[in-house]
Amino acid sequence: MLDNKHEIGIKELDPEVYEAIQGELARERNNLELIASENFPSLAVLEAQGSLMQNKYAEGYPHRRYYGGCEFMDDVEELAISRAKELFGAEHVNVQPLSGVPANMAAYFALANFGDTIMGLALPHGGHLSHGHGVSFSGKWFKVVHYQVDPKTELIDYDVLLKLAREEHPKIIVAGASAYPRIIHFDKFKEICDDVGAYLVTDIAHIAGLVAAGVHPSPVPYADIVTTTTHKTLRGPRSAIIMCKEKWAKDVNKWVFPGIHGGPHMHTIAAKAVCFKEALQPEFKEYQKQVLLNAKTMELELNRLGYRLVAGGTDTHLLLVDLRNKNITGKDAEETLGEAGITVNRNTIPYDPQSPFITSGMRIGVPAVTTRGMRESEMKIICELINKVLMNPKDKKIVDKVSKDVKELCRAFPIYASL
Ligand code: DSN
Repeated sequence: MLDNKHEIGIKELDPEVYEAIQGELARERNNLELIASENFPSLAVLEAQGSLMQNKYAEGYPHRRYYGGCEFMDDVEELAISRAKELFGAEHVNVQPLSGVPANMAAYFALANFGDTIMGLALPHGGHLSHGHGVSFSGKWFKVVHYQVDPKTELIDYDVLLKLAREEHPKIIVAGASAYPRIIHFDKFKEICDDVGAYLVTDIAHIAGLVAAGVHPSPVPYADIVTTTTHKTLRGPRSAIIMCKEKWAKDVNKWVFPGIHGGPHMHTIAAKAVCFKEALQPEFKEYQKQVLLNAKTMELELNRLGYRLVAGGTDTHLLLVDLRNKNITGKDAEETLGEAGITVNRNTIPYDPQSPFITSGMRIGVPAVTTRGMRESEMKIICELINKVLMNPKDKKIVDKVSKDVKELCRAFPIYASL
């Protein structure tokens, strides 16, 4: 018999977890979220993600499942696939990867074998752990050659990259980053791959929303395989997809399931379908244009306030600030700004003299505050608030005053008001 507690809400059933969720809701409402990889998806996305679509096992692919009762699973997965294809102009899309790292794992194994050489941007230069770092599967199972940014320009030097690729003969070159503020020229990566006979994998996790809106060049025409998470600039659920040329479709599908994953998370696939529908609307393009305007405004304002920006500024949703001339480490900046209700993350800068735990930099991203409706004038206010804290990190009065100003600004741009 059904336990009579089965159909009561979380507030009554589990007040401790309920409190934590309410705490996070209040944090998101009342703080300035400037973590470049975070965003606030719509209630429709959250609703799909929290739906009973999660109850169903649906191993396999639409109309070729290993379980009965999958008719509605087929519907949402087909919707997600066709919308993603339309959004990115991709030949084939697999919407089942659970997150970015397993998506990259499936992409590498579709194209290469254990021990083959892969080339990726080094983590301290803006790359990602799964682009060949030694602590990641990618560094343990492949021979890795990392490329770096130029010490002066802090940009990828495509001539140096070509030279390195000619020396190392990689099977795969990975183009993509977690903390690279400038445009990535996927066409140049493709030329280099063709020159040395390498496959091109692009990881557009950070910039997927910009790419979808056409405000950053797309890798889709050039890359053998494109991976992306869906929760950053794309503003969907916490998950990932893989796009590829038709010739890799079978290998990608086999590596996602049964190679790496078991049952797909169908609630998340439903939420991805909703996210892609939203991203196909004209408003989404306007949002991404505002993201770029907001980041550019921060670049100008932070420069005016005497901050040095890595690579001289930004063409994307994020900025990387070198804090060395402000005599504060990334760790201390993150902590003090946190006390004032401004959430950023410490980040290594290229050739950072500090350890990855301390760092000399902080990464700032504008996707979440832009979702709240903040525009150029609010970006200027935010830069002023950041500067007040960083110039007076030990002055509790100033930090408290900034904290009040942050709350006021957040109140003027409410988020999740109906929750
Ligand atoms: N951890 C993500 C970021 O913050 O960029 C990347 O996976």
